[in-house]
Amino acid sequence: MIDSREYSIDSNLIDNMKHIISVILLLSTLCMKGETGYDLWLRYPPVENSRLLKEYSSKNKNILVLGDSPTIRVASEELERGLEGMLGYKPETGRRIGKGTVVIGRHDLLPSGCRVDPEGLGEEGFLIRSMKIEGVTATVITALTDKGVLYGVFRYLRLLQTASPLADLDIRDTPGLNYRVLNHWDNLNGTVERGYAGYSIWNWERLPHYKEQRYSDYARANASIGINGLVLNNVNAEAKSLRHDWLVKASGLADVFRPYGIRIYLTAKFSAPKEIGGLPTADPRDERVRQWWKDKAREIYSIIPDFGGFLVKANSEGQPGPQDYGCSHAEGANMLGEALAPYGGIVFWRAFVYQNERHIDRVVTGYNEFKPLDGKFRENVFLQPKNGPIDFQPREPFHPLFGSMPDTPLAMEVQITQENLGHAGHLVYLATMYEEVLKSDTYAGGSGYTVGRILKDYARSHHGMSAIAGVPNVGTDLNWTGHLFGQANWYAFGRLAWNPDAGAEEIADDWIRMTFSNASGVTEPVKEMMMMSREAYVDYTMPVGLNHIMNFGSHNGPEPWHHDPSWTAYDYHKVTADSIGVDRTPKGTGATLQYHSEVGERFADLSTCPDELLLWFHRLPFTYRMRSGRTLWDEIVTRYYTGVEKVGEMQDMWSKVEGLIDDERYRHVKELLSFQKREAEWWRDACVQFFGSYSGLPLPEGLTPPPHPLEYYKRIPFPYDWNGYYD
Ligand code: GCW
Repeated sequence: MIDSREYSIDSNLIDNMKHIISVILLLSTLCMKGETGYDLWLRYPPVENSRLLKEYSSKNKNILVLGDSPTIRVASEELERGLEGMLGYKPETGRRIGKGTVVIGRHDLLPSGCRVDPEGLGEEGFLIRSMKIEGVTATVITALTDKGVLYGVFRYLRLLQTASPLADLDIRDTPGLNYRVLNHWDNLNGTVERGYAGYSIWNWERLPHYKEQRYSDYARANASIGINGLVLNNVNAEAKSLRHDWLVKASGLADVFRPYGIRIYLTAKFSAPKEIGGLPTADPRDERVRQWWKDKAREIYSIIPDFGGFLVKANSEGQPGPQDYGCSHAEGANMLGEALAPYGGIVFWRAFVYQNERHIDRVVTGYNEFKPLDGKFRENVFLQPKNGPIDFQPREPFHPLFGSMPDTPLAMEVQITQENLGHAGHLVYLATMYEEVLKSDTYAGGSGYTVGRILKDYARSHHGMSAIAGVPNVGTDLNWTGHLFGQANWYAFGRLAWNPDAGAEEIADDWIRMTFSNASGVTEPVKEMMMMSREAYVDYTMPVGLNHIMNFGSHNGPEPWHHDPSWTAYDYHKVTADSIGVDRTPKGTGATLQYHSEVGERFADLSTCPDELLLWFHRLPFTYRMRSGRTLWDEIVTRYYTGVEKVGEMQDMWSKVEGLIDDERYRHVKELLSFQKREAEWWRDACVQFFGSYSGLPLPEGLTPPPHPLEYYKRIPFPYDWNGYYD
């Protein structure tokens, strides 16, 4: 029999304990300070694991800083800031090496007894090594240059941020690509083309004199992931950015970024000699025009001595260019290259060219334009195609120029801003997309010639000219990127630029640890959510190789019915009552012929073309039988539905971190995920109704039909767009 007194005592005890536990949980949640996200992945919160804290404290007692350049100063400040935040004390800055000293400085300044082999580190590589020096164990972070030291410091801090051991360190790292550049699409009036996180972070009114704190924080964040160049303004350029007064303003930013190893670049509007130079022409064959650019380059370098160079969009979407004068892209690019050459400047000439009139297949235009120009560019000119041949769609095959231009160094341009991937409202981890293109095999020299390898190899064949560019997603929003997870895309871009062979998953893991927590209760669900997010987006918007069916202006929301005299969504999906997709095989537009045969034939052959790109390369009847056994129609519809379901799964995964991270960031993401779910349903329902109005086929069994007729979806207004593309 149960003694009732004992029972009641036990139950009180349990109640009391429950109470105590809930108070502890509440207190710990309250202690978890709300965060805005401004600190990005450089938060440096206290190390909670006592074993690690002990280890880290014993290895970071004091710092020995060698050298005294602005770069070394920012490196040592960062180290102090990071260690103080994570270890709870400010390590002393000493003059000697003792037990637990961290030595930072250039290789040639290291004390004797501290010999390392710097061979092959180049301009930007670094070494981090645990060493016995004068009988004590210290950690040495060194490089051939101060910039290398700075990168080494950030890498060292990352070890602590990600709860990695510090014993027996022996890390040697160099970047895979030499030019790792962000291409801001910021307009001089403060708006940002295709930016969704507020306005431009450049405050031109107050430049050059007033330098906002935000600039140095931006520099720190970029240096921490190895970014070494920033193009300040939009490729849809304004000539005035090259006017003297604007150059002086830009020099204020160059001063902020210089210590962080970041050069600044500007876009160059091809018509500038006319618009601001008073010349009657911008013809590259005209001696006055050539001289104008040379004089302009001299002027720029007198104001910004380490100016990086120009980024140019020419003869594309209405921008002026050399073709206005009957000259080729190479002639235009070379004129600018010649002007910059005496100062070591670089030209990034974009290969994103198509005019606004309709043509047979936009996919083939870039290759057709530039392939014949291979080898015709000056040695300081990069040609810069986008990752795919259309325009930053959720999924594209790699651009056929990669692997086809052995004699012209190519820089690949990707978007970090989510122009066609849900703007700043959808959680889409883009690193899986970057990885997909970098690891695509071009077969340029047989198997294994991936896009990443092609990009890297230019450094050897073209005196160090290897590059990647990303169109950033930052703006004046307090958390920089609008959606907190937009930060992951910026971070991942930098990491892949540094090492194009890195994996999206390991990068996500680091980012989560640095941004949220090292607890596996956080890292595991968040990583899973990130890794599935891009495929979910593809599924609920443009599955099975569909593309460019988003709203015509804002590029957000479904508009597969769009009809316009210049461009229509029909050009991209070509839906009719019985078929859908574009035939880009040799029987169609021939786009597959632009790839090396191993690749092109795989795409052209239905039995080998990946499902993910099926309707990109093929036009097929809705009754076509897929590998899954479903008909094409059923496959399309099923993907739309599973895409939405995946967002539901992402919501579940995110709910697991409630209470394990601060409430402020938790709620921000939770609310955006609900928003994303609603938009995913909108996409699904609108597209299923639209394509169904052609196919006339029923939904696969078990799926609930969209609640409204097609007309209802056609009337839904598209969301307000910052850029004024839709309001
Ligand atoms: O995708 C298009 C965008 C334009 C952009 C252009 C480009 C800068 O819609 O906004 O203009 O690409 O990359 O040049």
